[in-house]
Amino acid sequence: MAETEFHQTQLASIGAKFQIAGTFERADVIPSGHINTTFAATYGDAHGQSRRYLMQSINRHVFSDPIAVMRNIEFVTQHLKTTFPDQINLSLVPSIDGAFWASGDDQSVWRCYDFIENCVAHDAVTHADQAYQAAIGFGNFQTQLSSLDPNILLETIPDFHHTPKRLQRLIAAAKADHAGRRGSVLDEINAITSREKLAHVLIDGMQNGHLPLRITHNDTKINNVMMSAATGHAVCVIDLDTVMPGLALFDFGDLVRSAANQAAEDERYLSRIEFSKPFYQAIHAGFMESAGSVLTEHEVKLLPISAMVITLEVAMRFLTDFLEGDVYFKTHREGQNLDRCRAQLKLLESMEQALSC
Ligand code: GN1
Ligand code: MG
Repeated sequence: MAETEFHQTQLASIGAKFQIAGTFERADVIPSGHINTTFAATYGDAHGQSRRYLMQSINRHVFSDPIAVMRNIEFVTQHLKTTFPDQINLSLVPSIDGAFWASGDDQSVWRCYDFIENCVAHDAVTHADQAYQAAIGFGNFQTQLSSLDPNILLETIPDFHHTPKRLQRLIAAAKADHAGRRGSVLDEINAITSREKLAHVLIDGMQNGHLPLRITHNDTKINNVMMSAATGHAVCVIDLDTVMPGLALFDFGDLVRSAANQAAEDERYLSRIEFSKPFYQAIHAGFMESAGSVLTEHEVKLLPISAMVITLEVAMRFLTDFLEGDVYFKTHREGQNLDRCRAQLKLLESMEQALSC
């Protein structure tokens, strides 16, 4: 069976497990994201009207307990829906059993959302205003969850932003050298290990109680916020897989990594990668405007360095995966994880020059 035909059959059968009115018409792959497999499924009703749903198969290799992931998402989406009913919120479609997920024949775990129409997600930023809007979106998300006890949520990937442990994992992967690639990345390993001190800044602040634990998104890439196609304004934060207890600085840092630079995350021409101070200032302004009222003085002080820590951490993760044989992040070409790592390191250097004072 051709792949597209297989997808139509598979998605029609998954869709039947959710409380969706109408008849399945077709499913289209949405190729973004490095972890899950995502489709837009279109259903038609008797009046000739179509409605779309977002269906995702949760990556079981990355999320060992997908039901815990869904419990976190259910909690957060319900809170946003009931507390902020006038905004557009991510909304889960219940399964026919009344849960918020359904399993496929192959033990896959699926969820279904109402599709957020008339919006776009940018993979890279072209104007400072997009960076500003993304910061408004993630900052509002942070503020709207700030009254909740973070311990309500489960830690679905332990030590997700524990940068020193990520560094130890990289060193172990280099030592084991399963894919036989260590010899080709000595410069990158050295660039990362020489920044060990930087890796400790956020986690030390969390462990010594100087930085408060909050409910955070933890994956605040620019393409995880939907913007209105008409106005460009931030509409809704998506991809809540990693919503967990964390630091506001994880979210600010990862947004700067992905939005204060116009190049792609895997850009091979390193001369095209440059940290943009104006985009950074737009992100800072947007985050302060939307989350400044809940941030502590110490958090605000560490905003610039958080961008460097998270960029270093993501460089480590891409390099670890390259050394382990590309088993975690989806790749579409040979060496893509190494290209991603090199791009992060170039961005980090450029950040260090612009932000260190
Ligand atoms: C992954 O799913 P996606 O593509 O939004 C990853 C993030 C990384 C990001 C790097 C669960 O996010 O942590 O920062 O790739 N998600 C997970 O692009 O590991
Ligand atoms: Mg994700």
